[in-house]
Amino acid sequence: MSQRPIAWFVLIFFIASIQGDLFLDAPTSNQEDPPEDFIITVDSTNLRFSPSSVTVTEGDTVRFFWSGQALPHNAVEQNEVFDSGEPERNVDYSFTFEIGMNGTYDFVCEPHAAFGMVGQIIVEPAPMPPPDNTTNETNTTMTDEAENMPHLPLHAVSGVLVLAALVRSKGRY
Ligand SMILES: [Cu+2]
Repeated sequence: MSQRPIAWFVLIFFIASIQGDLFLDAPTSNQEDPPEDFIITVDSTNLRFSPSSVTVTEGDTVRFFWSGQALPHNAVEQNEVFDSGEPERNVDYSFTFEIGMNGTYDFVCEPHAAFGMVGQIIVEPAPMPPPDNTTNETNTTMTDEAENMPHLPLHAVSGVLVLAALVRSKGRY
């Protein structure tokens, strides 16, 4: 009879830890479009970005990368959303468009903007998982859950031990 509450705590903790992992797994299994890197460099004319226009998705990173250029360049967004700094012959500057940053971003190379050294980044919203996919995702999550089973008992057991100790000590008084 006195063992019953402990059995209940074991059950509750086990379910709670499984659900906790379900919530943690959900965002990763929804990512059908993993973050990508897009490199923008300077073309052989030395006065153009290459490519001068890219379309990316929220979560992606644009990397401004050039080295050993004859002229120093930079990349400055017109509203200073990003800014690679002073014009340099060697630049390696990355900017990540976070979720919610969808839109169009125009940037220039400050010393050469008048020569047409300008560019544009179009950031598209991160794709939403289709609503009719819910059952499939649950299945995927359950499969992930099975793979994660070996490390589940570790935190479940530690919580249960603490509670079991509490219940036992309370039972004595
Ligand atoms: Cu330039």
